[in-house]
Amino acid sequence: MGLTLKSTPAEDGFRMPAEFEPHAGCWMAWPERPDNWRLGAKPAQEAYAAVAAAIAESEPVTMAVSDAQFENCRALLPAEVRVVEISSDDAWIRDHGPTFVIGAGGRRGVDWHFNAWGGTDGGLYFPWDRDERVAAKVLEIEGDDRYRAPIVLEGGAIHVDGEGTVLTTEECLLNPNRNPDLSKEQIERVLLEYLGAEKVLWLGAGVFEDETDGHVDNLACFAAPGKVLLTWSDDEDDPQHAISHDARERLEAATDARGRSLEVVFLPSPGPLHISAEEAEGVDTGEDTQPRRAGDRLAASYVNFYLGNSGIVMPLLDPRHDEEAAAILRRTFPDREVVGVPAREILLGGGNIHCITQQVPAVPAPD
Ligand code: KQY
Repeated sequence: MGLTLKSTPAEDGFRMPAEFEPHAGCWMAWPERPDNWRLGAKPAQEAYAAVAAAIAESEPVTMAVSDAQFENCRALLPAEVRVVEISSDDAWIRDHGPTFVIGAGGRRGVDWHFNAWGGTDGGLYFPWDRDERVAAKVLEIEGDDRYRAPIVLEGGAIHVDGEGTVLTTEECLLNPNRNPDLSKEQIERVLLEYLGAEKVLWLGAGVFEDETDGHVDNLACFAAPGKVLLTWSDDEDDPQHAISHDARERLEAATDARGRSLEVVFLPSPGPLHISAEEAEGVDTGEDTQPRRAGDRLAASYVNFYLGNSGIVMPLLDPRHDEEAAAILRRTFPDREVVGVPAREILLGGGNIHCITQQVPAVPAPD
């Protein structure tokens, strides 16, 4: 049984490893919510199954699923994907799952508070109480001890380089709908304590129209210590242009926790992509969810990929840009195979492949 610890990861010598460090596996959660996923989530389930199959080529995958969907999920997934029953409200395990940390004593997990992406008076999507309990259940199954962190945070709001640097956005973490009573300095202190890190690099806004309030995992990520991939737009009429330029300026002016300057690699933005009338009509209407309207811009980005042990699983979003993005990822990660998965159905739900996955780092060998 996993224990709940009263100390912090930093106090115990634990740190969040970078996604490019070795994994023991990957967790996902199965989509079924018809007021977020069109057509009763059937197209999204196909996309999730394809993502799970692609990651399973790299490392073991576990899919969390409700009792109601267990048999359907099992039938759609390859046999090597482990399927376990865990209740949830939706299928974004990057955000409601644990953030794993490692240290000399093995592996543990951080269980952040979750308020459905900004619930000052009801969350962006209601309900979210089952999502709030997912991290503890995953840690129980993994047999990993748990730290209960004192702030609201989704895993998609942070990236780390594993060498002391945290990357995040002001738009999300300083948003009054997350931790209204905490200052920037107080939030930084909690991040450093619970991620075992030394320096926070703040970007400004996230991807244009991202309903998460600008999760960094849709905007930028570490490809290696000292190297950041950034979603990019050359089109000066596109609001993404100014957002990406601001992020570039901040990154190029920064040094990381080890004092290195950062190399910034640009990934073209797909689209702009918009929701069609047919897609909007396929989502159930609810009072407690975000409306889907024909013509609304989608927060599409190739940065939202999964970095597995031997493969990069990237979203295919726009035939005009998919190959260029894949080529950049191949050059950036020459030792990994780049696998593309059609991901528009995941994008329609509000995120992409990184948002629906959570890596479990390998337990370090004893000293
Ligand atoms: O982390 C994400 N991008 C998921 C946000 C989805 C909100 C629910 N539609």
